[in-house]
Amino acid sequence: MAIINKGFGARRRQKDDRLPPGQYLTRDFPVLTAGPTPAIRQEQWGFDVKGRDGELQSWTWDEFMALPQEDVTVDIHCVTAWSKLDTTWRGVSLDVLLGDDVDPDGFILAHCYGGYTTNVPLEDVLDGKAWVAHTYDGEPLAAEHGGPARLLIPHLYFWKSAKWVNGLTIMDDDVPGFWETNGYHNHGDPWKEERYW
Ligand SMILES: Nc1nc2c(c(=O)[nH]1)N[C@H]1C(S)=C(S)[C@@H](COP(=O)(O)O)O[C@H]1N2
Ligand SMILES: [Mo]
Repeated sequence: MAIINKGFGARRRQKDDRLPPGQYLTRDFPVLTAGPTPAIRQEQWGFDVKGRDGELQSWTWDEFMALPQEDVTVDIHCVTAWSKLDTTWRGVSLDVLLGDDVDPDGFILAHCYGGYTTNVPLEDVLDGKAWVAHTYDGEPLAAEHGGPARLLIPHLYFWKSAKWVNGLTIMDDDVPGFWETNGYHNHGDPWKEERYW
């Protein structure tokens, strides 16, 4: 009995350590969208990276799926205070999409079908910190969660994980996105409670 209690205690402590301040755990996967859910078929889906020089690199769905794929298990944290542990995704690392030559001193603005945007410093999306994910929990990503594909930046609040993403613009200067111009924090680190500003 003592051993079991100790085990439960250890497990609970571990989970608490993974819960940023002011967050609660949920097993559900709430849907949070400002506006309607765009219906995008894989055949019409495309993804662009626009460089500082204005040069575009583009992938069709098939080209994107032929890129190196990664499976990741991460915790996600919404600014509305729910957190979900051990979510499993498959997608393409932003290291692959942005390329080895990108100067990390700058920012990206993510664009989406439907018009949503969000801005992130390049150093927050390089070195294995961000993906464009197309699979959640072993299944094609559901439309309400951003399918065919969404950004996944798990170490920042989940509004940075743009659903229905279709491109990134690399910039020297920061340009606030949709929620960042509507009161949300420009950076959004859940461990620092960078919720609103
Ligand atoms: N394109 C788009 N992406 C979006 C949003 C949105 O309204 N449009 N909402 C953001 C917010 S505020 C959150 S919390 C998460 C919610 O993702 P979910 O609906 O899969 O839980 O998506 C983010 N990405
Ligand atoms: Mo959110």
